[in-house]
Amino acid sequence: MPTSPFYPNYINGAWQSANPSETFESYNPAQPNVSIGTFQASTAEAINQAVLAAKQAFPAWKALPAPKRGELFFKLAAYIATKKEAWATEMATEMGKPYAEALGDVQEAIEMATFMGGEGRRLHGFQTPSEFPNKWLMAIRQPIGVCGIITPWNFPIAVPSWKLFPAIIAGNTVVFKPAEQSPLMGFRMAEAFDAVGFPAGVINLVQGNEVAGKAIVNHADVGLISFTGSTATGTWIATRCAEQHKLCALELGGKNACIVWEDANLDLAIEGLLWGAFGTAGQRCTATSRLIVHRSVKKAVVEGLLAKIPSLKIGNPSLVATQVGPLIDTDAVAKVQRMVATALTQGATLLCGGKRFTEPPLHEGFYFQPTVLDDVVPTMEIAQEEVFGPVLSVITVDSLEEAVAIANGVRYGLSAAIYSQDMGLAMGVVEQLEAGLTYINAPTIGAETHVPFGGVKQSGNGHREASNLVLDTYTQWKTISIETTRTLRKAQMD
Ligand code: UN1
Repeated sequence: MPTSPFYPNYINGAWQSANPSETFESYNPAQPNVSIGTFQASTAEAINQAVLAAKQAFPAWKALPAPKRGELFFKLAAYIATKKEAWATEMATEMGKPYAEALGDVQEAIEMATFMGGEGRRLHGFQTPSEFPNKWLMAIRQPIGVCGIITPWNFPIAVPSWKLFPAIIAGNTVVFKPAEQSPLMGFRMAEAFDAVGFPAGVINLVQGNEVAGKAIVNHADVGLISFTGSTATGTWIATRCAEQHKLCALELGGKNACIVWEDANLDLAIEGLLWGAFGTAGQRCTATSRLIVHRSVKKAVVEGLLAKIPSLKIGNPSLVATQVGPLIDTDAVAKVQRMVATALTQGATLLCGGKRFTEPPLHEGFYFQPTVLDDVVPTMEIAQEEVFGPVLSVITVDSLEEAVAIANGVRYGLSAAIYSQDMGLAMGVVEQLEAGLTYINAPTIGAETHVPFGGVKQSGNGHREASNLVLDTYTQWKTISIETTRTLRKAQMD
């Protein structure tokens, strides 16, 4: 019998009563015997109810003028600001992100709510001259209808805010399924919408695993799926959406490289590598997982990293000073362990880490040692596939051409960085990098909400989140032609 509190689904503005035969629990990855809460494992029936509520709420929500919708977002931003510390505390215990980082995760949602509130007054279309006098041509944005929003656990407030807020400001209604590893954060998000008075049915929260996710993707009344997660799941979603002629926006994996050039400020590069590779215990799609370093500075960079890693504060994510928390679950530990083992059999050299912590006090949680692998070559699995853990692979190069070719020689293209004091050289490299996000003299993580976020190649399907361009995902253009002359005039012919 679950002993932790039950947090219900939220459908059509009402908190649903529990169906006790279909529940699951969320656990603290730092203390896996501690349950955070009990949640509904939503079935296809619950998804049907949520989609119906969203469908019925859509016409009135679409009809509410966007500046009025925006006013609710300013209230939402203010509400979330009052919850910042409380949510960060819960986030640290539910998914293991250190408290200081968790504050940043919530801050991202506050910024996104303010930003999208403003977009309520700027859902611009455009007007353009016609071929004919006294004919008017314009194009306006229209919402899609019901959007299915499926989000990951690693940014359990920020990433939902990147999807829910633009979808809803644009006039869509949503069915929101947070990851089953961070359902409490999803519950808090729905609670915020409820508290500030969004109308019933505009946002519907359904908890659960892939049963719920698949039911959303397969539902005929859902017009768009927005998903952040693994490339494998993204492939399945894209295929199903194609079969149903459903729109889909995907943010998927990364194999992000940081190039450290011979003229780099090495102290700055080392600091950036530590944060990029080991922040969030490497569990970011933007995490730095490859260090591509010029041979002349390799020894200095690697020695600098190895000197600093022992002083990283690894431990209880709820403590303000903690810098690295646990991985999310046993599967994550097993995957990282297996990928490190494979790298070693393929010829990589272990410089530090490589194992789960087995000594008290970290032995209980899913803590993995910050790991640096040397002698990595681009053909190894560790140089090609996403680890989603605190593992940095070192690849040594002699020329810029080689560095760029290796950086680009993976199926992913999310984030990339270069450290060099020569801005011309750095810009030349950035121009060639196959990545949606690029950084000069900064790590591969840390995107801001008002610039486009997303990747090329298999890191996504071409959509961008954040910035005002995110509205392209959640709206469709409608062209309006107005003939004012009471005559038939034929375009391309008269
Ligand atoms: C993710 O890793 O899933 O740029 C998103 C960053 C964060 C978002 C990462 N603002 O690292």
